[in-house]
Amino acid sequence: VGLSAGRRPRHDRASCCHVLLKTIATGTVALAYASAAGYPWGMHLALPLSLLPMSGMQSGAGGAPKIKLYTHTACPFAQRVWLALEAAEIPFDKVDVNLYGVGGFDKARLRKVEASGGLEPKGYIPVMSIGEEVVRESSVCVQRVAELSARLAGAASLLPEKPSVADALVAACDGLPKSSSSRQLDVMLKKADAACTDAAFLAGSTFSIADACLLPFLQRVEDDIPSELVHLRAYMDRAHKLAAFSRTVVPSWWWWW
Ligand SMILES: N[C@@H](CCC(=O)N[C@@H](CS)C(=O)NCC(=O)O)C(=O)O
Repeated sequence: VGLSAGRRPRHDRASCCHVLLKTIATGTVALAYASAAGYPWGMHLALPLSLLPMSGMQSGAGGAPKIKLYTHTACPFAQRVWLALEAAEIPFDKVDVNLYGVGGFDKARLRKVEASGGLEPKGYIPVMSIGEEVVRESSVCVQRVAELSARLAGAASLLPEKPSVADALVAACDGLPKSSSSRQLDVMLKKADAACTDAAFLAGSTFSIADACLLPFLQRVEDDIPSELVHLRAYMDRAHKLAAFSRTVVPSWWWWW
């Protein structure tokens, strides 16, 4: 067997082991190496490696990591992650958190999950566990879903075609003041309108992290999107036709403040 890292094929046992360990530790799928060199033995190796769970991960069916989203359907931040998982078609379990009461899966239990992942417990949602790894902060969780979507067999990739456009939109959305109207919101709406002038989605021709992060916020101010932002209004009409998004739109929701 041989392995290729970048353009240089490796055949000796020590180099192969080094590449293999690096591949597993970083969660990179060996196919990347295999396709870079185009060697048939690389392709043989790609299958078993892509089925290997990342180090420390519990895996579910088909070698995919077991994912749990600690959430509340009304929360726009949690909706981002829910939407990302739906759009990426990655199987996951939802745990509804009793945020403002005691009993059931309440904040005390959420804090235990955070602590189990080595995080300082906060008791905020969303929190996502991927095997033993625990992640929080909605845009960080969405980014993590995107990384998984790019390497899990059968998942739809959420990596944006235009990463700088996606980063700017997500940063604008993360920076919104806790208010129903603001200069920052107006700027973000204009940016989103410009982004979908010549593209079906916010950062290219496919659904990406930008759509997952912005849609829950856009949905909440949809009726106030200025009529001159025709591209954004058309985008919202298209978005409501997406099964992944419509599954996450619930009758009663919270604002982001
Ligand atoms: N910056 C956080 C904000 C998350 C957030 O504000 N979550 C709210 C629910 S929408 C929460 O858990 N609040 C708990 C509380 O108010 O005690 C993120 O992006 O994940």
